[in-house]
Amino acid sequence: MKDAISAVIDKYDAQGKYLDSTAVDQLKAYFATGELRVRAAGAISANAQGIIKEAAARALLYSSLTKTGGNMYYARRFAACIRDMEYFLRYATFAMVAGDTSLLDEFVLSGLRETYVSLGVPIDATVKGINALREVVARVVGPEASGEASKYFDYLAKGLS
Ligand code: CYC
Repeated sequence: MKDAISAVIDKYDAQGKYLDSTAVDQLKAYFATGELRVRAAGAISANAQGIIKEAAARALLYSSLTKTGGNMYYARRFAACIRDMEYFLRYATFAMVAGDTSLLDEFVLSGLRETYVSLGVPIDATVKGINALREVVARVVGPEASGEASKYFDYLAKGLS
């Protein structure tokens, strides 16, 4: 797992180079948004249950998914789906704090698409769920931080598609 700092250092170390202006700009951007990202992570954590509930209601409930034969039917699958939404929210928040997407590849996306396909979990509906999380989170963290937070939900959605 990398964060914005170790990503820059690893890259320059591998090339045996000192930090140049590109590296310095990347580090500056990380520190400049630091407080914003940490505050946003606090707001997400404090509202996590409400965020999951609202995103699920917007994107997943009252659809064919929750009816007989749907992939969220019945309690076991419903619970697995809500748990997956929690994973997406929690890991997107971690990645936002780290300022780097590598932990999403490592802990969430690796093998996930294959697992979903083999279990018949619909990818398009999952992407809708992730997009709904992004929208609800944007409101919870406010307009200033929403761009920072959105990146990581977009990365998850793209990685699954
Ligand atoms: C299942 N979701 C799973 C499984 C994994 C994950 C590994 C198979 C094993 C299990 O049932 O627990 C996901 N596990 C993860 C992730 C991590 C992990 C992301 C990283 C931390 O360790 N079904 C829908 C909705 C969607 C959904 C669209 C919710 C958004 O219709 C999810 N995931 C879903 C369901 C299952 C599942 C229903 C159970 C499928 C089954 O067993 O038939």
